[in-house]
Amino acid sequence: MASKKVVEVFYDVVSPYSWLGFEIMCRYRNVWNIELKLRPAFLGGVMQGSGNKPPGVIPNKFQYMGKDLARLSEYFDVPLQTPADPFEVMFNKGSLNAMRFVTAVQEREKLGDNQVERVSRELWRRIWKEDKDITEPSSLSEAAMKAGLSDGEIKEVLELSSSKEIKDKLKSATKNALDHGAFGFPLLVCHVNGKPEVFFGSDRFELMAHCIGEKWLGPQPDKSASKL
Ligand code: GSH
Repeated sequence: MASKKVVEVFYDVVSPYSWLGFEIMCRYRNVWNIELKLRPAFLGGVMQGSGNKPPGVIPNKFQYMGKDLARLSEYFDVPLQTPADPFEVMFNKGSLNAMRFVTAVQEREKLGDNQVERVSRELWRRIWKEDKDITEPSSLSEAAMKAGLSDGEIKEVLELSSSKEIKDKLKSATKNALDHGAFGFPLLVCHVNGKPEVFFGSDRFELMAHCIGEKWLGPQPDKSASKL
């Protein structure tokens, strides 16, 4: 069998399109011959570093996004629900603490990306399904508890997440995304024959599959594979 291609997914839990991209890649991790690398990063830093503006600040795009996300939620089978005040959630409260927390989980975790995956999902579920806070330590703890971390682990991760080491690690992941040309998330970087092929968004999977020599089987590959 050919060696696995590495696919990195840069994401931030403030970004609903990142949730879709993240879930699809988690579903395809064992369908395609790939090694998936989860790359938690900070979308605010990508916006600032690239000089871009979030699509939500343009009124017509904001309106469109609401409809688009409702349709995508059904199509991808990801339980996305726009919070009552998306502006407050995305732009005032933001995700810096949450992404530092996820980065600390990744730093602490020794065996694979399992905890990072579960903690990230729980944070998305809070903000993009339950309309709950993700900025307070108690909110982060609750998400981590649901993801299966012990009280001791949560305490350790909370402490670690305010350290310089973790702040720098998140900055460096964000810079890494910017170095790949990021202007938004999700950003998927496929390493093909030693060369990075970069895709923006959760709507480029067909093209990405073509590029890495795999087949796109729709948003639920297990279901469609069982129908073959
Ligand atoms: N068409 C993309 C998709 O379907 O995934 C849109 C993704 C998207 O809008 N991502 C937001 C972003 O960073 C964050 S949730 N946008 C930057 C831009 O559109 O320039």
